[in-house]
Amino acid sequence: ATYGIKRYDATYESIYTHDSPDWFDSGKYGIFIHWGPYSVPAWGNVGKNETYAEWYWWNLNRGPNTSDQTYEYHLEHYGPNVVYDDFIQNFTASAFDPKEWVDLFADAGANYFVQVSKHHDGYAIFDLPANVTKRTSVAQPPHRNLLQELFDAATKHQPHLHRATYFSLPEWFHPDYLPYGFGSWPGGPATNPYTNASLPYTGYVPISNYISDLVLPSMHTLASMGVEIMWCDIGGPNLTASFASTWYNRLAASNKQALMNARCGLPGDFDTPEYARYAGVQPRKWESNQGMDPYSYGFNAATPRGEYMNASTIVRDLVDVVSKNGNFLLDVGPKADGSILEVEKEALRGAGRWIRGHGEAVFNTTYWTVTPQEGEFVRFAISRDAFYVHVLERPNATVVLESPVPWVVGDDVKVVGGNMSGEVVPSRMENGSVVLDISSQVA
Ligand code: FUL
Repeated sequence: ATYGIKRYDATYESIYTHDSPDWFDSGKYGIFIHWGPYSVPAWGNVGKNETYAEWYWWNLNRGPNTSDQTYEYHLEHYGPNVVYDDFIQNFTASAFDPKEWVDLFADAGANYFVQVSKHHDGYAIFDLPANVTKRTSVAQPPHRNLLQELFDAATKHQPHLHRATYFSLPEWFHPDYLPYGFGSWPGGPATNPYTNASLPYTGYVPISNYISDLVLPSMHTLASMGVEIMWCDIGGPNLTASFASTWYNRLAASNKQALMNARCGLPGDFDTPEYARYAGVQPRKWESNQGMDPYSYGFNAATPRGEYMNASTIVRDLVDVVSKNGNFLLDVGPKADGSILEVEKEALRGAGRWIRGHGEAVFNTTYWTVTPQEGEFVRFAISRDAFYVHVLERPNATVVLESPVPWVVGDDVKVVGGNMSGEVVPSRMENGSVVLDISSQVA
């Protein structure tokens, strides 16, 4: 008999029964990184019209339209002869310090990171065989295996900081993606949107089947680099059941486990809503992902720094999401040179001080089935031996819990974290509500 980790077949049904490793649900908090040639123009409109800056190339090719100004912006800043692939030359990574990145993620209190390994523009930041693609950061500037450098730097934080990659199955303008089409775009070679001239495409090599000759080998390459979450995007035609069974079984042989999101063309292990807030618990495991920018994952240089998330908004969102069975995947958009904005670093470190200091009430917890009746003011979490009350706004001398909470006369209530950690909070039942007397903590 085989004991230990389950084995899988290359079928939808088998992969559907996959068990996620515990670290994902207990780890709660990850850092997402969108960094590629789109970090060079770093633009996606401003204010309420903001679009994802990593969509620059797509938006540029839409031409003039009423909802998006990328076409006009590009013309004004670069002129009609600069095309998207020219940005590859300026994707320098000259200030990329992978050790600083992983130390920042650890300081932030994160337990994993998800690095974009290839976005819809098809530019991969890892090495792939020349017969798969030459549209990589190894074959093209800056001629470095950036993903490998980051993964190597992260080994110092193992096993706490799990390594994962985002991977877009489609590539907007890959000539061999044409049969599948990307959304409403016809796919295939795009032209210069100003001159209609066909473009000299950078790094695409002819392949006979996009899925078996490009997607599958890319996913296997990422797996061989030690990826622990295959965080796909878009789904569509895929060989994911074949990939996942091979990958999971190979890991199981050495007693390891990995997981996949719901965008690899199969239901996967967890859902991935973008910039999502829910009113209550989502029964299926989910992970809310969003940028620290109000509406972009890739760096948008036009966003005023004051619009970025700060330490408090990060903590609030994390606690809210965790209380509803979610994980929080918070995105940073580094500049083309690989530096991370001060405003992002500061917010991550500030939130990290709180998160690490109050980890007991966040990590290894699960949700309380009752939606708090106190509104935005209170969130709950439970662990094997405690019930946690997160008070998200500065309260008066008492906190009145109208929600049904598992408190009985004689139960101890204590402060978690901070310099009053362990202090007893007097508690009583009054008119059917639990009342916490926090006057000595707010004094
Ligand atoms: C989406 C992509 O189109 C966005 O650019 C971003 O990567 C987000 C996380 O997933 O589907």
